[in-house]
Amino acid sequence: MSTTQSETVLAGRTEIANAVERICRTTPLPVDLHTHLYSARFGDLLLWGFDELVTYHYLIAEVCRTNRSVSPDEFYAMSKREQADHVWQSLFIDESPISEARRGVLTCLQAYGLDVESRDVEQYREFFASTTVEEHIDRVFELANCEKVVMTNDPFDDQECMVWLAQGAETDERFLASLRIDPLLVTWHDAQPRLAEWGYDVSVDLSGNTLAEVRRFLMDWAERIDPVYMAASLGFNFQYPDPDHPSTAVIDEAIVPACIELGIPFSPMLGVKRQVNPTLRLAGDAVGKCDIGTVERLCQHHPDCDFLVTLLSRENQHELCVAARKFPNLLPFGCWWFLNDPSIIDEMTRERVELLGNSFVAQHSDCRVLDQLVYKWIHSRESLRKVLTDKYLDLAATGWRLTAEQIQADVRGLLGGNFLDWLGR
Ligand code: RAT
Ligand code: ZN
Repeated sequence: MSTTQSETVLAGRTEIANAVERICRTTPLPVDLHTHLYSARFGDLLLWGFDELVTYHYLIAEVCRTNRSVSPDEFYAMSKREQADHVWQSLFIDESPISEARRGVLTCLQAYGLDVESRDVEQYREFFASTTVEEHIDRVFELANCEKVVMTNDPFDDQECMVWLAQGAETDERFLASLRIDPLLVTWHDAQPRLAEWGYDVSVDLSGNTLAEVRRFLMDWAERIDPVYMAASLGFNFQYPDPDHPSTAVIDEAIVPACIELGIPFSPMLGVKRQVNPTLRLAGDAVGKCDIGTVERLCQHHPDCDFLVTLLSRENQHELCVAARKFPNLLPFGCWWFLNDPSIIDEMTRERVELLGNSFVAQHSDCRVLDQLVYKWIHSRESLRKVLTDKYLDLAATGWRLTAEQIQADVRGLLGGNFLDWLGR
């Protein structure tokens, strides 16, 4: 039923459900808030292709428990291609690829029009070998219906630094930068000598000019890369404030003032339990429940700074929603890492809609491999569809008039538009 030319009123359960489905599937993703992707100019820092897809660290954790005949050390000693063959055989052929990370690989192959039924790995490899990285970036962004992604840019990574120093700001508009600064907060003892080596007047005990100099370091990098936020992944036991730890002064006197001056949020990502099994390397981190008081106190002590927060533990999600109700400078985002599974996305998204309405960002992909942008968003859009269908049907049952245009605006916000609006971009 159409009322005006610009408004499509939806009536009846089927019409509403169909409209929500179409809107969730077709609304362009304004921005994927957190990825580990890079633009083409970063060369081999951008991972893509079949072998990278099946050796994703989520799958390495699965293969090491499914096929115990190969130890983690033996696995890591293999070439990338051997690792991929081993994962494919163990996780896709020897048993059904029913886990979320495995299903994701198949969703990608299917989206590329490859024959999933054939299980023909060489055909899959040929597909990637016959394309260029530039073509493939275009293809992936189109299939994911994605406009922009935020990279994770680490000034402490020498390979990445060389690109920024030699080539300056990013020129591919699809790739936004974020300034990732874990070492300043987690391993200050290691970060301090590096800052000193780069010409900043910093001492390990934070005396003298140190905090002003850390701030200068942040401002220099912000000028270089134009980040949309600063971020750090912090342990489940991270505390703020913690007078005995350098991180509190670094946040209060360097990170927060720099973010305020730049007009960008700070994004603490809390809940990692690092290296519970070091033999698994990148796949060896786990999860712990963090103290929500840390998030509350950050927001309370710094009302002029915006905080973009994702927490890794399922047990923290409800209290994060409650905290966001208290602090307008807190924007929850995404279902991070071990939470990026349909059953948990469903639960978290319902909880967030019920407590926060539309004022959060439902998902980010955390892609490490370009191709994952395709599957993670196909799967997440479907999860969002299920939740929103129920929510809009409940709304319609009150007699509220629903329009396709309003639902589309809501979905755009939940897919990342809320962050851009928050930033004023
Ligand atoms: O999700 C992941 O791939 C993790 O390994 C981490 O990258 C995490 O998301 C992070 O950004 O630290
Ligand atoms: Zn990440």
